[in-house]
Amino acid sequence: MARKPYDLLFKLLLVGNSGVGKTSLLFRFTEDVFTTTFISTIGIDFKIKTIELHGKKIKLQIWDTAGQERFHTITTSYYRGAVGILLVYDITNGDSFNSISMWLRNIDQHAGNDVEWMLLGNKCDMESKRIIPTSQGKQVAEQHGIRFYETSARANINVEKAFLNLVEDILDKILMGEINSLNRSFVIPVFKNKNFIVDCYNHV
Ligand SMILES: Nc1nc2c(ncn2[C@@H]2O[C@H](COP(=O)(O)OP(=O)(O)O)[C@@H](O)[C@H]2O)c(=O)[nH]1
Ligand SMILES: [Mg+2]
Repeated sequence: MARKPYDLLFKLLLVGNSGVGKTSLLFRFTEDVFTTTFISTIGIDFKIKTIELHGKKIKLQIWDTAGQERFHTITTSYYRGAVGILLVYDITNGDSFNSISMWLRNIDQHAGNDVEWMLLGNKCDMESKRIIPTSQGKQVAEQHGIRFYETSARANINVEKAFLNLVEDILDKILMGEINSLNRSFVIPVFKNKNFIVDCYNHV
């Protein structure tokens, strides 16, 4: 049988208020570009990037909202099968920070229990327009025991680091599952939650 060009497939999601820079972060990470023109109207579903980590080829399918966040109509189908979530606010926009709790309720309601998530305070290149101090982002992250980065899609700060650390945390969980599972089939039984990973092959 032909070898798949990857060992694992992870579905990741970007969530957060409209305008915080989700699409920009996605383009920065997957294509290393930043463009200010009408990026939010593109309306893509997801982008793919394959990375290599600890000797495993990991295909990332990263989903971006196509404006549904404006109407709070992000539902279970968007979250289905997701293993990682990047919850984004904009450090220059207080509303986007105040919406974190709303997004958390949304994640709680729709995502799997074991989903790995992190908090990103984007647009950290705009220090002069900052409204949310770093300490506030840190506090939320500490409350939930998750990672936190301030990022800039524009200046390319912490974008790759954030994505890669999220992937690394997910991979750590999976490798623990692998050790526990005496895995004979080529599917890694991740977290015993059948909705959790939809396509997770181990070709090692
Ligand atoms: N200064 C700055 N502007 C950004 C950054 N990321 C996104 N933007 C701008 O913020 C606006 C909204 O970005 P977009 O990616 O469409 O946000 P989305 O609605 O969350 O997908 C656009 O004008 C972007 O150019 C950033 O890191 N720094
Ligand atoms: Mg967008």
